[in-house]
Amino acid sequence: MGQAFRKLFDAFFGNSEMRVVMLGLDAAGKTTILYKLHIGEVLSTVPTIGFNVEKVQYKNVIFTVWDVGGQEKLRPLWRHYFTNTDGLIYVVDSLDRDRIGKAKEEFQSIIRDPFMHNAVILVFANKQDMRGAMTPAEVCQGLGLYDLRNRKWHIQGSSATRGDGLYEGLDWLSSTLKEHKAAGFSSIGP
Ligand SMILES: Nc1nc2c(ncn2[C@@H]2O[C@H](COP(=O)(O)OP(=O)(O)O)[C@@H](O)[C@H]2O)c(=O)[nH]1
Ligand SMILES: [Mg+2]
Repeated sequence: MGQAFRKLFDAFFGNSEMRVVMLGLDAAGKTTILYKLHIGEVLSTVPTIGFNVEKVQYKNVIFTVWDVGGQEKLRPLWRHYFTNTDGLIYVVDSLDRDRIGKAKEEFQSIIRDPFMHNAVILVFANKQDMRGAMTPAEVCQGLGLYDLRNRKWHIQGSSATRGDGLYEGLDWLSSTLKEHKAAGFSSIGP
């Protein structure tokens, strides 16, 4: 699978630098996805600012990952990581019906951040291998994705543990980012 991702990234992301941020509530499956990509060494740091940040770089594509939720006072510090974000990957635990409201709240506040205004949005409705999981359509509804205006977004059902859907989601992301960049969108914040 790593080979497939490397090919995909070579073909689409090309030589331009891309910054992709992957967020979601804890236990959504972000770390599992990051390792499943097998595109490079995952560097994990717990900076003094108090939240765990994972990072993997493949050529010019940098993925940065951390948990959102339950750390309101840290939110202003995220800006540092949001700057120049081209793509947002938001991962949802589709089994966690109790926290879909919380997932929505965090999602809506992230995408409204001025630094995120030009980011294209890929949502993984993860854990689709589990019985009782919300469908991608239900997750879409739950996050309020249908109401988004003037944003490029896509939802993809996935199973990070099996590796299902990850390639399809990233395929959409990379080709959309390519078009987006070609159309002259700048990822520089205000
Ligand atoms: N069944 C199932 N379990 C998953 C899936 N993705 C992640 N998990 C499990 O969910 C737990 C949390 O995953 P993790 O990647 O650590 O979540 P993170 O907090 O978002 O980084 C772990 O026990 C994973 O094995 C999935 O697609 N299906
Ligand atoms: Mg994690």
